[in-house]
Amino acid sequence: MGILEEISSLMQQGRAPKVKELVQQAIDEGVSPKEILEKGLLGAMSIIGDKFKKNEIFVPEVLIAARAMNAGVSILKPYLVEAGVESKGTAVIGTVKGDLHDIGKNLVKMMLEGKGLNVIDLGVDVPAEDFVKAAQENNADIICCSALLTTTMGEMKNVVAAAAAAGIRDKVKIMVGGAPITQSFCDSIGADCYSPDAASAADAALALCS
Ligand code: B1M
Repeated sequence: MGILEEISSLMQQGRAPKVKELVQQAIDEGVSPKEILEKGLLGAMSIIGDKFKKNEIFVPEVLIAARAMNAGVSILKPYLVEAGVESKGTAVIGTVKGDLHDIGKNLVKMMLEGKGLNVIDLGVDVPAEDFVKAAQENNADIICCSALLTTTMGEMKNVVAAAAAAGIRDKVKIMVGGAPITQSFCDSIGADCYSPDAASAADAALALCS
């Protein structure tokens, strides 16, 4: 097995320290940072995403694999910047105002990062204006809003309105998700995209960026 296949396999098993070690070894052996990212780490995250979508693995396995990916990325980051590997787009993500649930939002964030997007995480309980401000400051392609409570899902409409009021509605796509969110809710508030799970959210975000 080549070193890239080994990195991918270890990442899928969630073995963070080993992933870190092998990523460094690959760099020392002269493998390009872009190849390590795309064939090793992102390839593994794509397999994880597919398995998660098919219910072959569940939240804990995804979180563990994502932690291993982050460990690998932490070694790669300075080399990637040096090599000029461009991010595939920028997303601002957060759980809407009044809502403190962040497990799903964190999964979506990890999947987006796994697709090569630059993600600005605003955390939980994020007011509509903060989503818009962060999108403006970071020239974001997408605003990603998560909500788990029926009482907070209405906040997403405020995000759409705040983006329009700030004059950036034609420049930024708005993606919504979370357990109570549906396609018809997305349509009713004028958001651009609804995704039912983290893996589809990452696919949709990449499509929206390109
Ligand atoms: Co809360 N909670 N909770 N809770 N909690 C729910 C959501 C609830 C359904 C439980 C229930 O009553 N059966 C219920 C909501 C009912 C409703 O609104 N109709 C509820 C309630 C009522 C509350 C409190 C009000 C309870 C109280 O205090 N009385 C309170 C509210 C606090 C607040 O937010 N202001 C509260 C608090 C909490 C905890 C803090 C204890 C904890 C959150 C911990 C944390 O997140 N750090 C918690 C938890 C864990 C849950 C349950 C059990 C699990 C939620 C979860 O993390 N699921 C939940 C019941 C349930 O769902 N079975 C419940 C796993 C996660 C991976 O799924 O977030 O859906 P999910 O994300 C998925 C998709 O939805 C999607 O991708 C993810 C992965 O595939 N997705 C997106 C998510 N965001 C997306 C964004 C996208 C695209 C896809 O694009 C941008």
